[in-house]
Amino acid sequence: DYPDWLNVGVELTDRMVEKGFGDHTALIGNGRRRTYKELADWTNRLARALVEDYGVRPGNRVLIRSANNPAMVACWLAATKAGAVVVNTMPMLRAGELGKIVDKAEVTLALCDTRLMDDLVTCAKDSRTLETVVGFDGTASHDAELDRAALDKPVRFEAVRTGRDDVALLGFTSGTTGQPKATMHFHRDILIIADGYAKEVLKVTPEDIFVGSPPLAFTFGLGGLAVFPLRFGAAAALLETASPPNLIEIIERYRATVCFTAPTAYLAMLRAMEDGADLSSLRCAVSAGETLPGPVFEDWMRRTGKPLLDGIGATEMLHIFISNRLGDAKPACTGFPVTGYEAKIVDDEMNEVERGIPGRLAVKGPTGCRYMADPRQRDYVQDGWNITGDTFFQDEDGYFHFAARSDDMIISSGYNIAGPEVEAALLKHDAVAECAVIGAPDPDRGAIVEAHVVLAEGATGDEAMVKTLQDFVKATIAPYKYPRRVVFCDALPKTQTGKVQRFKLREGR
Ligand code: 3SK
Repeated sequence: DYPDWLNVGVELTDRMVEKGFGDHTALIGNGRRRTYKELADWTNRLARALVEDYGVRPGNRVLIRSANNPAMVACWLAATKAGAVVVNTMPMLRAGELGKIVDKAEVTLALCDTRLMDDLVTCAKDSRTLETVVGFDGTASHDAELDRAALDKPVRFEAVRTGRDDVALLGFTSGTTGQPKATMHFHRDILIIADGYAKEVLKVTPEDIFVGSPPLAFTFGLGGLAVFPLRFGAAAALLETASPPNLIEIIERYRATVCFTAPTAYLAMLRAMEDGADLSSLRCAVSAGETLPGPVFEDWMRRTGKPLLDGIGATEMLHIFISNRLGDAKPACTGFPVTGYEAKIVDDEMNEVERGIPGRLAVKGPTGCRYMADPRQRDYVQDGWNITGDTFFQDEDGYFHFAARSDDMIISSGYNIAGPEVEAALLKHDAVAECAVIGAPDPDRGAIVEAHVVLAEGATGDEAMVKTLQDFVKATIAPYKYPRRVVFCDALPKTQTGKVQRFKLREGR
């Protein structure tokens, strides 16, 4: 039930002031706290500068390039108020990758943290559309071109009357296969993820303080570190240093109540956690981006006693659509659909499979999936169902369980082996810091299980270790699933959002 005219930038700032949150802290970062009133004023000044000085018109595509900091959120909200369609990008992207996004989205204006200008300026030189790159100060000393343009503007701004179904955000995803797609999200979608997942599952209150590591340019981070807190009058600490193992100290320092990060970060936090660590402020921790291995969930629960909610989301659907619930979270289980979403497990002909049988996860919901000008829409969306590329099964009680990315199911001598199950077994061994399991072609078995292992400090990658790990897996799960080959490596290939690119391991063989 959203009004026809809806601007999400206004809803998350001025509307919150109207609702009485003006004096509440909205954003923490760069050594200071900003209230909702200050954020509303800041974004109104910026929006004025965008319209009056940089000629932004409704529907213009505006790219933002920054690490997580309050200025990035302010730029996003300001551009949204000005009616632009925003493309948030990761600070790690290089000119070539930015160029693909700029071309696809037909970006005309880019707002960039001055510390990250080089690659964007290089990309602009080759672009047909990108006319202007404006710097802002990500350290919020307000000493860059955009900050100066905004400084003397009046704090009132008549935001563009966007429709609730106007596109507000283009979320880019390369998935784990490396082929970028742009997904379109409406103004209302951005409120739906808050009024659905954040309200129903996380039960956010104005007292909450959010911290976490996912980039704001990844919709997991945008939801968890901007939309969810701002929708409910809560606060977000946006710190460029927020990565594991710093997250423990950050939770302690800010008395954070909600933490958003990925499973590997929870594992790293557990490994770094000292006995006196004080996580008492934490109400819940959210894990997404990859499946949460059962042992990490169990270890977290044992050591912290704080709920750790695994969820599956997608840029295509904007945020998490299946999740565990507070008081109802189990190891190696993703829970059930968030209100407003339907999910089912289907075979190749889109027939629903029986409970317990693994199949393709299909999801339907109000926030997607809409690819922009992409023929792959036909492959990934059938009868309104988004085929996620994940293999799941539903247990007797209807809970959803992740088996593997569909590409990561290994068929070896006729056995179906889910790579992530073998990974979870390996991770229980103290010598294993990180691992990824793939199927490697084999003349006798069709495929064999091959584990790529990053060892923990002090462990040695020799033949004895291979045998130790193989025996360990055989003793932990059904022996036929053990990795017949173990490859030791220094690091695993990952996407900018931290997902392991198993396809690269397969290609590199
Ligand atoms: O891609 C994901 O894994 C994801 C998870 C949670 C929320 C949003 C996204 C994009």
